[in-house]
Amino acid sequence: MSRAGKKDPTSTQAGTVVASYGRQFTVELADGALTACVTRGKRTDVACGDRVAIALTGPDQGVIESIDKRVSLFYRSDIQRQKLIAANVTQIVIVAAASPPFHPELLDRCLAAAEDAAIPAVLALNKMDLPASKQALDKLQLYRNLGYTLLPLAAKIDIAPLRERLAGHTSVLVGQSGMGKSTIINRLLPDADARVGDLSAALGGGRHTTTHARLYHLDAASHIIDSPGLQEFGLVHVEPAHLAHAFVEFRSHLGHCKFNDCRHLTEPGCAISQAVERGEIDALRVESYRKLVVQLLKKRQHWQ
Ligand SMILES: Nc1nc2c(ncn2[C@@H]2O[C@H](COP(=O)(O)OP(=O)(O)OP(=O)(O)O)[C@@H](O)[C@H]2O)c(=O)[nH]1
Ligand SMILES: [Mg+2]
Ligand SMILES: [Zn+2]
Repeated sequence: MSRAGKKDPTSTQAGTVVASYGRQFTVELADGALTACVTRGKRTDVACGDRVAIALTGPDQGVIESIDKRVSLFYRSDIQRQKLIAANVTQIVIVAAASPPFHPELLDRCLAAAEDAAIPAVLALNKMDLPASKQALDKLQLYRNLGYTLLPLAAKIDIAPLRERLAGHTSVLVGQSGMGKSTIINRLLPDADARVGDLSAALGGGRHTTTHARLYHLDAASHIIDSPGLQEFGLVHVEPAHLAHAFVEFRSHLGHCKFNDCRHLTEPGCAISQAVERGEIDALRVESYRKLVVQLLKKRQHWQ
């Protein structure tokens, strides 16, 4: 091991992970210098937004020695592995659009993950300049009724409605591919063209898809992370008993089912099913929840 690679707290520097490429990371040091970093061994539990201590191994190269305690961690998980999305965020902005069509189930999963991680979430319906957006806005009214902020937006035309929501926060933009997350970044940052260009890869058909998470500074107190488009969002890390709490409108009904260990699937005397019948809970939300529970239970069987 080289001298520079030795673990010596006096030789480490504090920084923030501003880009995550899976096994490689860009860490920004206090003076703004960007350092290309790797982790020790096979460690991959570093996320964009993490505050870390690095040991320099060259002028602009380093090794991540430790991760500071996180304020929050937003991640998803499937049967095989977990995927960290962003660390230390204080707000999640879920970006949807009428075209390409968004999937309400994915939206429910993002919201449930946000609730489970105790991070406030805001919904932005982008591309309001498209005629199809009116119908999409009606569809999303449900979430307003649940208490979430729903922000109609046309990032291409006016970013101001979103900008004011970001002040003082570290936010992460999440959502399906093509919803306009990187466009939002471009509009928020005067010199973003170059910076967004470098994190987008032109694919066949000229589509630009973000391939890794990247943190940008809006001002000294406000930061925003762009993330790659989501195709799926597993929540197998959530305890089955906690999952129902992540659906906010279920909460007041929990504890009233006939069986204490009710999973709210097809059990008799289920307070959630009864609330759906009375029209107090939207059937689509329960469907999203049930699909997640079934996946969770499968995962648990897989473990045993
Ligand atoms: N009409 C309209 N199109 C928009 C708006 N915002 C973004 N778009 C378009 O939507 C397409 C996708 O935008 P991106 O910003 O690349 O989407 P993304 O969410 O970052 O996609 P991924 O990186 O794949 O996750 C681009 O062609 C944008 O020009 C908007 O407000 N109105
Ligand atoms: Mg993008
Ligand atoms: Zn029940």
